[in-house]
Amino acid sequence: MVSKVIFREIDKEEESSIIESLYEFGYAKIKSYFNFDDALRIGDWLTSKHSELIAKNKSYNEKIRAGSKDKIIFSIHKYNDIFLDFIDTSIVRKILIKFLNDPYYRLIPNELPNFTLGYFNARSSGNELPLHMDNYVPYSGSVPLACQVAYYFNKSDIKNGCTIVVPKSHKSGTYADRSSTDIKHIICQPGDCVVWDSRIWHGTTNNVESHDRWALISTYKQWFLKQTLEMTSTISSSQYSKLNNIQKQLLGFCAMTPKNEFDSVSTKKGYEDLPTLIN
Ligand SMILES: O=C(O)CCC(=O)C(=O)O
Repeated sequence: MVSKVIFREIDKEEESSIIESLYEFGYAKIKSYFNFDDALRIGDWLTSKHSELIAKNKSYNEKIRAGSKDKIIFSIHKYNDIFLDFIDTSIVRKILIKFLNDPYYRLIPNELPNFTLGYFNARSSGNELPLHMDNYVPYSGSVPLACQVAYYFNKSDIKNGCTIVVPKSHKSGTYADRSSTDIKHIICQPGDCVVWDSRIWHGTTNNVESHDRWALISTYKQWFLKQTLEMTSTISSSQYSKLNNIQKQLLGFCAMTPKNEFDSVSTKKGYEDLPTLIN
């Protein structure tokens, strides 16, 4: 298996074009963001890990409410540290920061992220995923509540459950219209990455092939929103000791709900309030 994922640099020109595409169309594709062969290796590992999980627990899909054809592994970093590398990438630092950072946060310098990772999961498409949005509230304007970053480990095309979007629908101010025909199929190669404003209507095609279409789907949210999974409790103490402050903050360690009023009355913290150790 891969020991470290190296992401390529994003220069100023590419950064501006990704940001422009996100504002204008609601999504952007970053080609060859990490190594093609490493991506395939991670995809193979996911296929065998998923089989192992299903073999150990026949009702695994039922428990996580996944369709029978879907393959999904939540909190994938619990099974392999390599996925921690995907938490704090240059897409997060250079792109998402423009959309999700609270400029009045103050306790963390504005040039560093103050939003959090709501959750991430590895998913291989099964049945078609109908058009939906993940922003909870539809509205137009330039500031989403959430953005998603997808890292592809296999080729992803119409036949094996590629991501689909309705370009510009993030500006519609409405929930997804599932009958929309203005669909763009985002064809990707292993190592590509796609980022989208969570207001965009998106989903996947049906996977009619026997090959998996693994991608890591990371959902980042503004810091004051409840994380979908309690990410802080998914981290082991040995993982915690290896994380940098930015990874810890993205995992929600600066936005934990205080136990009581004597502990604190604020969910907004800086790095100096990070726990030094966790159990
Ligand atoms: O797997 C994909 O390509 C899209 C996943 C998705 O739409 C979601 O997790 O909300």
